Amino acid sequence: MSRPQSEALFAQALQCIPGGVNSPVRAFRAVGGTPFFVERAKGARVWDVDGNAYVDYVGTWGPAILGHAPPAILQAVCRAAERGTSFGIPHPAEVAMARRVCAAVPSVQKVRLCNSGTEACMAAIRLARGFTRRDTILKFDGCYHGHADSLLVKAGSGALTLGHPDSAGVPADFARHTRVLPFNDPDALDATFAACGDTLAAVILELVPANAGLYLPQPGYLEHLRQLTRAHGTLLIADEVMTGFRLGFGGAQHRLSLEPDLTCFGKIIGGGLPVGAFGGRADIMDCLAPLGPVYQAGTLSGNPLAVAAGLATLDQLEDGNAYARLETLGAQLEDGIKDAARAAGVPVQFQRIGSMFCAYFAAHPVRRLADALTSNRQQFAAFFHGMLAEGIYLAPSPFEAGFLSTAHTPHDIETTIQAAARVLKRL
Ligand code: KE4
Repeated sequence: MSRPQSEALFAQALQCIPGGVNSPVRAFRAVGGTPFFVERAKGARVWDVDGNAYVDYVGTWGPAILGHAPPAILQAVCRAAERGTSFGIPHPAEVAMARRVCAAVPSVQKVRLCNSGTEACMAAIRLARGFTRRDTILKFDGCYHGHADSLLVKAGSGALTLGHPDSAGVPADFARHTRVLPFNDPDALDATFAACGDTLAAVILELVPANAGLYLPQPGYLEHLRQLTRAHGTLLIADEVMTGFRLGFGGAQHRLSLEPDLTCFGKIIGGGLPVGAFGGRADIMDCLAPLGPVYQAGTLSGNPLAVAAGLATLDQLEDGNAYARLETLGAQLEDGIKDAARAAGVPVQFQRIGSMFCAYFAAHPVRRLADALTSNRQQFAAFFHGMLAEGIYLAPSPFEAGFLSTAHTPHDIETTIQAAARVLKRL
């Protein structure tokens, strides 16, 4: 599969954009080679500028749960644009979005819209620190909560992919207020809370960590964490930027029966346009300006186009049929890839929850970052490029998750499985 136009564009991009990309994980640095440039996307497919088509399992890193450019979203965005692209003035649709989020997620009594998952997590941390008057936060290695300074400590996603989980440019004074533990380690939780629980403003986590591949909380782990945070007056912040409205209309917290104090959202609630949101207990949220002393703001927060795209997306998801379809497609993909790996004699841990998945080239289940780091990255890279040559686009890093959409069909999945069988045999 030749990509001369993409190669030429990447050479141009390198002249004027650092690394040729506007977000590091797009640069194919974890898998080698150069990224293709997309011409257009529709449904479950993207087409590159050289005319090659790919079944897309990245879905713009999560927002495209309905596939690319669904008619309902295009229509909603065009209608909204005709009334104005940005106001900086309260408007009805942002109230509608806030009400939808509060109705869908019972732990969210009030919510504020912003422009990215990074902003949402950064603001939630500041709010937790302001509310508790404590400075220290706890996160888990491999979890990624955007690129705010205090959260770029042993972070996942692109930071991990590029080997900078502790980014340069973050003053030691900031990082020292961020404690980091391994996920799925209840003893480490007990020790940390015994030692400094009463100094912790918040624990922030992905309830299903999906920025070091994808692994699941072990039975009882989240409940144990919730008990410890309640006992020590520490707020629990669920980062559902990726899982919100992805793992069900109530997100991972509904699926896993957990009630956090604050929740961060992004991706799906913007239908592919720039969005973020954070919400939770009203007594905490009311500490935000203009009511309270914690400042947070944004020119484009509640942008009418992003809100229109988000509302149109939630309209399509609310009846629940979408999640049933996604579960069926996910199970088909999981069974097929596992069968193909077994037939090829290649050790693969295919890990999935709903429409989110990843394939670790490892002989044992992955339950935390340390396990993920032992997976075979060379095999992953070869698999990635083999699948790309077969017209299947997977996340270009072993430390990312894949996403299904309602636009994928059982035939797409079967095509993917057959391609995987051929590629795995050649590894
Ligand atoms: P954004 O600032 O990229 O909108 O959201 C940051 C963020 C926060 N929390 C979680 C759980 C996230 O997964 C993300 C962003 N996800 C990555 C993909 N793993 C975005 C892709 C990228 O950085 O280009």
